[in-house]
Amino acid sequence: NKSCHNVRTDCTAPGLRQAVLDNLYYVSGNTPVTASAQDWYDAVAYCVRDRMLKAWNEGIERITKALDLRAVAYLSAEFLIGPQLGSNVLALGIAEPLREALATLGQDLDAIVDGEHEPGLGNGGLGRLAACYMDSMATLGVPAIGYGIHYEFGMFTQTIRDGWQVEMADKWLRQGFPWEIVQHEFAVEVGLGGSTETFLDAGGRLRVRWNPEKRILAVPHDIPVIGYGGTFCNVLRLWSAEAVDAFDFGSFSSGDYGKAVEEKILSETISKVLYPNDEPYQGKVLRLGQQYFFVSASLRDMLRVQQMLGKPLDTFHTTFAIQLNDTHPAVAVAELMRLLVDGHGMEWERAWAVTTKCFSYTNHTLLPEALEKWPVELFGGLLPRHLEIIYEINRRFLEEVRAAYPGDEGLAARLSLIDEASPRSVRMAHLAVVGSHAVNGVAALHTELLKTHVMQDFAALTPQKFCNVTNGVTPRRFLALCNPRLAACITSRIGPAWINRFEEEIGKLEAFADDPGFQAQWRGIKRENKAALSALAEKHLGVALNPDAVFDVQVKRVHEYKRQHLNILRVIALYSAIKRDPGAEFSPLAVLFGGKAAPGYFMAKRVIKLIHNVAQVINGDPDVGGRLTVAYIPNFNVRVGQVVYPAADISQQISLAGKEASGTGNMKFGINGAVTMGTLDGANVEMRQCVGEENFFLFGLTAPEVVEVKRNGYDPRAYAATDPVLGQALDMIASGAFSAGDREIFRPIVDNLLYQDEYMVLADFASYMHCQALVMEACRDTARFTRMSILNVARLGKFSSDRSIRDYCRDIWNITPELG
Ligand code: DL6
Repeated sequence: NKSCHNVRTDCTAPGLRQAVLDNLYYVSGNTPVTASAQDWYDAVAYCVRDRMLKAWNEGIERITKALDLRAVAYLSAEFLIGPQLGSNVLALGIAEPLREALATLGQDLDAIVDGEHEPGLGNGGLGRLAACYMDSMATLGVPAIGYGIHYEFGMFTQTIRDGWQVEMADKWLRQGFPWEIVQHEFAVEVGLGGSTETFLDAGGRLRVRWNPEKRILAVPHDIPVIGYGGTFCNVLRLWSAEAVDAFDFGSFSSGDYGKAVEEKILSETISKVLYPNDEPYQGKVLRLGQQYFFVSASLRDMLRVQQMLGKPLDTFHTTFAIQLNDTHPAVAVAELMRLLVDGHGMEWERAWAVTTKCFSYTNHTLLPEALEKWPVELFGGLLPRHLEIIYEINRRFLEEVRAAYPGDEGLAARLSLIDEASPRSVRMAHLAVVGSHAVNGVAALHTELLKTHVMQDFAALTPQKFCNVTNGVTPRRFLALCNPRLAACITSRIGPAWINRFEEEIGKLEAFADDPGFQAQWRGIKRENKAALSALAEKHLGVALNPDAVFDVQVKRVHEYKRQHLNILRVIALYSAIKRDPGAEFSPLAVLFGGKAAPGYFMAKRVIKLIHNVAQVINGDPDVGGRLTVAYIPNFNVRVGQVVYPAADISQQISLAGKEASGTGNMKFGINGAVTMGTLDGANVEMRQCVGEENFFLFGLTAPEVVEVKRNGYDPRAYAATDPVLGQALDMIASGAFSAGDREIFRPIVDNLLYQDEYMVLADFASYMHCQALVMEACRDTARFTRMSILNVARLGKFSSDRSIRDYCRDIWNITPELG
């Protein structure tokens, strides 16, 4: 390994042993006798980090020295990076010597890896995607900086009390975070509020000056992101907010101690907490503040590099390809214009040309309510100069629209960056589209729906901007690291190249799909993985899961469009069938759920409660006798996912068609050999094409059928009235069968399904039950099911995030990866 270049970074077992002891002694002030579990973790983490620093420093030099290099600046309000130790050890290829070294010290590497607390700096798919992309960019040798927010409190910790979700603050930094290095010298001040004024500059030109009301210090915390192989390293730069003047001595001297630290408290709130992504944005001025805070600091950081390189500002786009991960960083378009025009005196037209060549925008949602809009008043109060700039961008843009489509004022109103409906608001997605040279969706169906529905007018106006990049996940973390048994088994047949050449290599596995010896090994591994998950469930939930049961899993954010309530209705129907005929054959089935609901999301939280209550009744019913088990795995996060994905037989991907942009859990399950039971939604569509329709359990309405049924007047009650299985399942909930006779507690769910059912749970129920029968039949034929499982892994090469990053490089960023 090239990174092991001197005595401090020796990668032999004795060298690693000494390094761990040195770190224990000199960094945490401990000996093996006094060290706590946390001290051992820190010592090992610093020892691993030392071995990343050569590649890290080379990476920073690469970006700050090479004149002709274009780097990606990935702007994202979320980076759900997951536990770091295991993945860094894997990338460096030092697991075995490190394990050996620790064993001589009486320590177990796996236990230390398992004990790591993960940074919860994301809500779910979007933030995890950003982390997968950082991994792939480092592995492929794409120079990149990820820019985001160093939240003090990440995603809340979910605990369950009496079946209800209870949120606890996640103080992820309580014990420190050994992977980051704080770079005080690159701190920048970010303004907020205030007003603008015009003035004449020395050349007699009219200019605008923004006089912010307050300033906050943005301090970068750098986390290395090392590629597989350990030679290429990028950086994730997360900004935390500090007060410019942390202590007001004037107030202190006059006895006002509270006021003396008021500034500090107010400033720090900016990076205090990660917002849940599925709550309304209205009125959340702090969130807009967060977005602007990290975007401004990041752009100024990039401009610093540009100036350090001595390159003129109008070549800024040749230095950075800036990717907007959803609209959260979209204010960057206005901020770059401000920095170039107001800050550097560039002409508007030239600044606009540079800006649009820099930016590209990824859309991640089809839900209208998730498209960010900020009331003009709120926006202007916080960012008065940016509002002026947005008005000017809009004025020029609408001039072009009107020139192209004279007289079509309806079109101009639909395309405008400003929504004129009360309250007038800034449409962030429109700002992102207008300010970018490329706009992409995250799965083929999603991009198609963007072009034909959500962004129809923009797609007609500038069709060349729109393209698709189907999401992917990193096979390092989500197979090599999380499923070591399966990884070793795959490597034993096709060699190790699949780890960083997944798309090209994994297909070779197909040759073994019918090999009885290989099949038996495959099943054995799945069983061991199920036993590991059972042990976890037993420890945390006191629920015994039978490792010989089929593990049927739905883990993801809890949201009505993802339809956890459809899943639980299926479970109730299966339960009823057992109750009707307890003697009938029923192959053991374990239905597992996991996921957090946004704290303010009433319906999602009630669905969690319903699942718990149903689980309690079914698991305790002697007629069932353990043949059907239901469990809710609390606090689903990256770490828990790494245990869950390898243990699943069936992956539930059951959103209403046309609602899930892509999904990435579907891919994580698939590459671990779970067979999908799903709708034609998001990336399921492409996954099914790849694995073959005979290896995918399809059900439900298609996206066009959804539109059609709604157009004809969807009446959910008609489905309940004509399908006795469905009717009975709903009646059981309504009658209190799962709530000790309480008919009120789940009424909101039942009423919502019967009288609204926005996500058409009842319309898809019969098809889902039919599919369930096919799944159970397939599972009884072990050779057939094992073949399906193997083929799911072998044929999902496309869903590596390496392929996605190559697509971005080729179609959007115009960058050639250095390593592959
Ligand atoms: O693209 C990553 C991920 C998709 O896989 C999911 O389908 C999609 O729901 C998610 N989108 C968001 C949007 N949040 N906001 N705004 O999280 O993105």
